[in-house]
Amino acid sequence: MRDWTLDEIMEVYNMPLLELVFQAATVHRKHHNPREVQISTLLSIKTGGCPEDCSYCPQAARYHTDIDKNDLMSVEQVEKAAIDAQATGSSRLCMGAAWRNVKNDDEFEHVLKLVKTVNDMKMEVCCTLGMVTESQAKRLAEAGLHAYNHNLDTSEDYYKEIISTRGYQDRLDTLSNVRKAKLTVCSGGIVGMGEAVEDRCKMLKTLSMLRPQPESVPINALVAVEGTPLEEQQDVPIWEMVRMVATTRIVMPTTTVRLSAGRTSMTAEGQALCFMAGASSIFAGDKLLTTPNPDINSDMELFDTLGLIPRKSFAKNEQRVSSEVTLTEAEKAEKIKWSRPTHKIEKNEDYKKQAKLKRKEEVL
Ligand code: SAM
Ligand code: DTB
Ligand code: SF4
Repeated sequence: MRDWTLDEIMEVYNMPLLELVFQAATVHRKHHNPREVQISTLLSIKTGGCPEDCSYCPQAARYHTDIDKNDLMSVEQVEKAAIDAQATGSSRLCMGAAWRNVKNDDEFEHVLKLVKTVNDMKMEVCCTLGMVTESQAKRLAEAGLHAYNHNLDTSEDYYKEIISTRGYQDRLDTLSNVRKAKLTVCSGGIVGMGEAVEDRCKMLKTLSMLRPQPESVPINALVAVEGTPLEEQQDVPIWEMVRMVATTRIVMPTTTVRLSAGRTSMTAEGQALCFMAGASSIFAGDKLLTTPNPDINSDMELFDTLGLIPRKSFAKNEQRVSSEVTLTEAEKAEKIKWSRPTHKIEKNEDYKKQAKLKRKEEVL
């Protein structure tokens, strides 16, 4: 595992685009089955009312966004969501809570029950609950948690522009606690918050210097939500997403690079380039935590068109060994099992329009 300097990462990021995609695709093929894409489903188990001030986040209590706030979900609600997620080919359920940090209280005991329930269903369980201590991370691991998501979001310098209620070191400490509990680490960031290319590369340097490197790195395109301080941000150009995915792939060759939020604004061709450049995971299902995501039918069509197949749960603990790219009989069967629900959802633009309307109505 080599140590990348910032200059080297910037050089990679700024390479002529097609050369960059080619190099990233070459690294990808060396370490991963390029036809396999891991599918995760997000579930917001506690929505809204968060005390933090993350400028991008519709769940921060201080911003006026149109989200349906919810208390912690019941075991039954989570079980049903996990069954639905499994039926659409997801190998992982990622449960998110709008918390600053985990507290040693009844709600945490309940989350441990939720983790156990999903783990018993033979799905990989991921949680993103804010900051955790080492002992809390260990309890989550004992309950059957597989991965913990906690994003660095951006560079240490730019982080201060985006969040004031906690520091970059707090984020790194949580990642270290997650590691000590022997959980797999999922940590990435957001592109399109007004940061410079240098900030993106600095974040990748910090992530790539972690030992071991994170098992998964989500690359989110900002979903600019009405009512948040970043509501006016333009969608990030797809070429920048491709560059970010490719650079992540090159500096962290074995990690699962997740093409995360923002796919409703991306074309099929744009996403195809991201897969070519080394993206090996997506969030599927018509909702992320609070914002829309492409519906499963269009994702299935995209997978069919591109010849991609969903990865099974616990397949190689996020790391792959073989570079065989032809479909095995088991993979063919798996592909057929991936069902196609029929409902579709509105795109993010509609969501934003609805939010605006509702806010206007409230003012009147
Ligand atoms: N409260 C926990 C925390 O902050 O770690 C967990 C939930 S938080 C919503 C998880 C991550 O979602 C954030 O770190 C951020 O990277 C991503 N996220 C939140 N809002 C987003 C948005 N509008 N666009 C893109 N990514 C977003
Ligand atoms: C991550 O990096 N992206 C996901 C997951 N980890 C938790 C969350 C995206 C949230 C997008 C905004 C929303 O739906 O609220
Ligand atoms: Fe809270 Fe997490 Fe949203 Fe920040 S990103 S406001 S911590 S829910």
